Amino acid sequence: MEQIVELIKNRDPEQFEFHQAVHEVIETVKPVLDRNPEYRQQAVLERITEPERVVMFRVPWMADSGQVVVNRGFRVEMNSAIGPYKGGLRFHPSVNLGIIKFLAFEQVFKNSLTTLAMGGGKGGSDFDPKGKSDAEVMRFCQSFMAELYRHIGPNTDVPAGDIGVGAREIGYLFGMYKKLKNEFTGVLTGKSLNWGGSLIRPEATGYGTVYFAAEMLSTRSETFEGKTCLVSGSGNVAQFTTEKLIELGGKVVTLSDSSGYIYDEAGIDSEKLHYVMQLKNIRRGRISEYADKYPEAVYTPTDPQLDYNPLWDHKAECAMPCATQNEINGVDAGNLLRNGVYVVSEGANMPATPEAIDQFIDNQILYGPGKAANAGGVAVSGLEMAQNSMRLAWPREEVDNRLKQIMKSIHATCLEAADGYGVSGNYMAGANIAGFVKVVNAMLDQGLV
Ligand code: NDP
Ligand code: 2IT
Repeated sequence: MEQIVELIKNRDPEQFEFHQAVHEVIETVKPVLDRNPEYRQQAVLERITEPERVVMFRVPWMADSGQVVVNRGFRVEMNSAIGPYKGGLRFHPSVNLGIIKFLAFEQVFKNSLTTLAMGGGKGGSDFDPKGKSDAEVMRFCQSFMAELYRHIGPNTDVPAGDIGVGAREIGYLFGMYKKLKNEFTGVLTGKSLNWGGSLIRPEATGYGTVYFAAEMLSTRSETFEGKTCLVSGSGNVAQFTTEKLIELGGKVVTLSDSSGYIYDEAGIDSEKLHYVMQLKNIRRGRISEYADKYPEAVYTPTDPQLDYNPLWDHKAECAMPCATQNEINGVDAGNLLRNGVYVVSEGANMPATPEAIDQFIDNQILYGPGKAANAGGVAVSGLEMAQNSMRLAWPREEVDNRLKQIMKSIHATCLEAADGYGVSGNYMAGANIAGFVKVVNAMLDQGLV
């Protein structure tokens, strides 16, 4: 097993995030391979860590100034054993092949856990939507889709949003796909409501992360009532995580963006959250403005010299990282535990480093890994695909109830798989094992392809 990780590192030495994601899964599925010798003979680890297809392409577009800019586009089609490739698109300057491969790899197991028929993929670009005009974002999306359209389709590969890709970008991308293919199909999810989107899709990742955490709490006969929660990020996932926590009686005291974070000891109530949604989704402003509007809150700018994030150094019971990968390191995990945090539910993908995860597991806190805890987003994307196929739209309660059921089922599946392999209560091992077994068995059923 170590050899496989070494092989992957030697083959693509610069793909650190991919190595990290693979290492975590391989470590936890070792007992599965020990019980199933045919998996080794069938080289399932080598097969599952190599994408079925990688597309990289030039994305040229024109800035408002008339300047031509060239970005790089990616789509990693990782695994289609249980359904069409499915996963988001990320537009962020940090995007590279290693990051998209780690996200696509995680997506395979996450989608497997949802109970829906979706394979795993991910894509994106190093394009930075921050500070760009709507017209520039539109031209970029059109150029991106002018290449991507030939690789995707409602039964082949169905992209959605992720960091930097929300309803506005999905609209521009869909418009270009429709024009090029002359087809109105459910080729993207996260669409607006009046042209094929699903109710609850915008809320789904954040709500799901809280539903998953509520399930974990219920194993100790507890609820969110009166609990203090640290939330990072202030985008789609952070906003709806906060909304659901408030509804369930929790008190959210932090939010952040890449420039800094706010600490509001009194708690972010519905009115303040409404302000954040306007600030972020309509004005596209910075979280620092929250402290101008609500002077009782303290704003702390990001200090790149620090080896920890002060957001994770406040008294609380729960932490929901909802910004980006590796945002909780070993020092942060130590701070969280010292401050009384015993529930961590990951809205973001791989937000905790291996050193942080080790501390969560060693201390036996309720740690919900991203591929289980944030699967609600892609699960409702799956429900959007189902509604598109039937050409009808379910009411809000129906989608929300299905989301709740799916999160409950993922929680139970993680616990069962962990129990079955002698690591009771370890949701990370349970998620990896359950996700892995289902995909691997489907691959073996379908022969060597
Ligand atoms: P958004 O673009 O809506 O929001 C991202 C937030 O995270 C922003 O506040 C952003 O700040 C912050 N952020 C991004 N990159 C960094 C960074 N390098 N350092 C510090 N802060 C950063 O994205 P989402 O809310 O959709 O995604 C958040 C996380 O959730 C990601 O990890 C994503 O992969 C994951 N996720 C998303 C799903 C979805 O359905 N959208 C589903 C499952 C997981 P700034 O504005 O300054 O960049
Ligand atoms: O990481 C994720 O699961 C997403 N960004 C959502 C993917 C999707 O297809 O809805």
